[in-house]
Amino acid sequence: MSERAPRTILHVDLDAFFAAIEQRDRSELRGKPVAVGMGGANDRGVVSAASYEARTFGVHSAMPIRTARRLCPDCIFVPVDGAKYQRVSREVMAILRRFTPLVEPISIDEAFLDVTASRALFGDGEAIARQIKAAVRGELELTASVGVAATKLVAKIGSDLRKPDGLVVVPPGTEAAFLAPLPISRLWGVGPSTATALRDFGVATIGDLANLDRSALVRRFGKHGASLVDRAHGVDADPVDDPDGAKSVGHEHTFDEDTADPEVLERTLLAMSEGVSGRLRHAGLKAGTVTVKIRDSGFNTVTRQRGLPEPTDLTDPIWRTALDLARPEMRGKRIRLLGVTASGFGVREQLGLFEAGDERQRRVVEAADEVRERFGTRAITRARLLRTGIPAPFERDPGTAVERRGEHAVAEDPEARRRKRRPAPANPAAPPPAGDADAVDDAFDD
Ligand code: TTP
Ligand code: MG
Ligand code: MG
Repeated sequence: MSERAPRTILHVDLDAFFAAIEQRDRSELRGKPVAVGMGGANDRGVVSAASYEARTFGVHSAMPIRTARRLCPDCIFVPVDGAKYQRVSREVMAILRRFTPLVEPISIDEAFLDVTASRALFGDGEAIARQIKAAVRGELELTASVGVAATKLVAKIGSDLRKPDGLVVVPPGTEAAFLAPLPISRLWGVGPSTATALRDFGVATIGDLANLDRSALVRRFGKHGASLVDRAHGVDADPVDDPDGAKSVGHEHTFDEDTADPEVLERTLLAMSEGVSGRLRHAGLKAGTVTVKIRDSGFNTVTRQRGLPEPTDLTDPIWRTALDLARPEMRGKRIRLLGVTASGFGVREQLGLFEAGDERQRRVVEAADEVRERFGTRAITRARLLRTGIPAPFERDPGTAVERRGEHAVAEDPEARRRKRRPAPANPAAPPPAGDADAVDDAFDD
C-alpha cells in the first residue's frame, strides 16, 4: 500500500494467438506449421499469425503469404476468423480480471496486470502468473507467456523472452542486471533510427546504454535521451491503467460439501466481504452496489442486488447487505456456492482522502491491509473467522460461464486439486437459470 514498496506487475501475452486457436479447434493442425492469413487463391495477403512450427521455417506475422509459401511449402494456410479471436480474447481478459481489477489490455492477446493488492489472496507475482497460465491452459486450451516485474517495461520484456509457454520473474532491484545483456532493440522507444544513432555511441546492449554518460545522451537526443537511460535501468513509473475502470470486484466460494449450516454460510459471506472490501481499498474504489450469488445443491442460482445508502469500501456495510440479501434465499437449502460482488464505482478517489467520520475505522482497516500484504490473508481475521480461517480459494470477477467458474475455483488451488473433485454439472454450457441472475451477470460482461 505504501508508495515506496515495489509494485508487482504482470505482462501476459498468448502464444501464436490466432494460430494456436486454430490448432486447438482443428486437431488436424496440431503439431503442424500453420499460418493464419488470407490464403486460398488470393496470395497477396500477409500472414497474421504463424504457429511455432511454421516459425522454424522463418514464417512470421506481417510476412507476405507468397513469401511464407516459398519458405514453408508444407505450411497450412488458414483463413482469419476475427470474430472467433475476439471472443477468445474476451475469455482471456475475463480470466485475468479474476486476479485483479487492474487489467490493461493492450492488444487482442495481451494485457498488463497490477497484482500488488492481490498477493495476499493469491500469493506472490510468480504464483499468480502460474495460476493464470494454468487457467488459460485448463479452460481455453491455450498457452500464455508471462513476465513478472516491478514495472510494465520489464514485465513486457520478460514475457517475450522465453516464448512460448514462458514465465520470467525479475525480482525488484535486479532490473538493470536483467536488462543489461539484451539488445537495445528490446527497449521501448528504441526504433531502428534510434538504434542506428545509438550504435554511433558504441551501444549494442541495454547494459551499454545504461553505462553511458547521461548528459552526452541528453545532448544528442534531448529529453528522450534521459528517459532512455532511465529505461535502460528498468525505471518506468507508468501505472497499469484499466481503461474502462473495473466494473466489479467479486469473490465466489464453492463449498467442498454443500452446506445448510447458517454459521458456515454467514462466516463465508463475512470472509468474502472482507476480501472484496480489501480489494476496493487497494484499488481506491468505493462501491455503491452489493450483489450476492447463491447456488443450491440443485444448481439453482439466484443473484440479489441492492444499492447502498452511500458508497463504501468497508467490510461491515458490504457484509450486512450481503447477509440481508442472502439469508432469505439460503433458508432451508443446502448451498453449493456463494458469491459477493461489489459494483457501481461512482467514486474513484485517492487513498488517503477520507471523510473525517470514517477516520478511525479506516486506520484500522488500512493497518489490516498492510499486515495482510506482508503476512498473507490468514494473519488477520475477525474473531468470528478465527475458528476456521478464511475459506480459500476465492474466485474472482464474474465474466465466464457460471458453471465453469465454480469448477475452476477448485481447480486453481493446488490444495483443493488434491481434494476430490466434484462432478461437473450435467450441462455446463446451459444458460444460467432464468430470473434476475441473467440481468445481473450481463451487467458484469465486458
Ligand atoms: P502477437 O502477440 O504479436 O503474436 P502471436 O500471439 O501470434 O505470437 P507470440 O507467441 O509471439 O506472441 O499478436 C497477437 C495476434 O495478433 C496474432 O496471433 C495475430 C495478430 N497479429 C496480426 O494480425 N498481424 C500482425 O502483424 C501481428 C504482429 C499480430
Ligand atoms: Mg501473442
Ligand atoms: Mg501480443
